[in-house]
Amino acid sequence: MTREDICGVYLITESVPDMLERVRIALANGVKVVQYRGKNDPEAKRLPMANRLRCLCGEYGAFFIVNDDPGLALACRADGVHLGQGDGSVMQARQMLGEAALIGVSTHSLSEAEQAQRQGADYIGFGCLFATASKRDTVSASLDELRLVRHVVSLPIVAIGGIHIGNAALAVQAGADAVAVISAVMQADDCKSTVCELDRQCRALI
Ligand code: 3NM
Repeated sequence: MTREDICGVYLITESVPDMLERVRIALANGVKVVQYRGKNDPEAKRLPMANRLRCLCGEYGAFFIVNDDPGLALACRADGVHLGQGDGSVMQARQMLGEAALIGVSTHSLSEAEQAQRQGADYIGFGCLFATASKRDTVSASLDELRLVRHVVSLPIVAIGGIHIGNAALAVQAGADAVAVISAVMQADDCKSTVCELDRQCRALI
């Protein structure tokens, strides 16, 4: 896998009871990147869960990324870490995790995207594109802004925020290389067909 493999469906976890099973189904149906976002997990459960997810991703040759926490990423030997705007610098994370680590940064505007690129991020998250119930205090971003970012930033762009099978194509048409989803997959009635349809839409357009 190379950095260019950050494309298609980028799955972010949520603490649902059958989360591991959903991740396995997603991996078996084309997901190439999984991010562990264990916001509500008790501290003692975070490393064991990260280890299980890392092994699962390894079975399918997918990238495993930890949200927000370079220390946890190091402890579970993740492929990388995803940083929010307030989660410390790309440089610090790189020093901790090494040159080969994949470091992603959440961005919500052209200037944040340009800054993340200057700071040496490997990819950017860009959103919040659509309404979401998965995160509070989001900063909205439009598809037009995404188009602008696509013209200026050469890094892989992972669109995020309220993406589902009804709007994923809009994000890809606007320049995203990948679509990040939580609820679309973590709460899907039919996890497999949702992943397949998202993957199909991404591949048809990228
Ligand atoms: N970050 P769903 S929006 C984790 O805008 C996250 O940076 C966002 O969840 C940002 O796919 C978001 O269920 C939630 O909408 C995405």
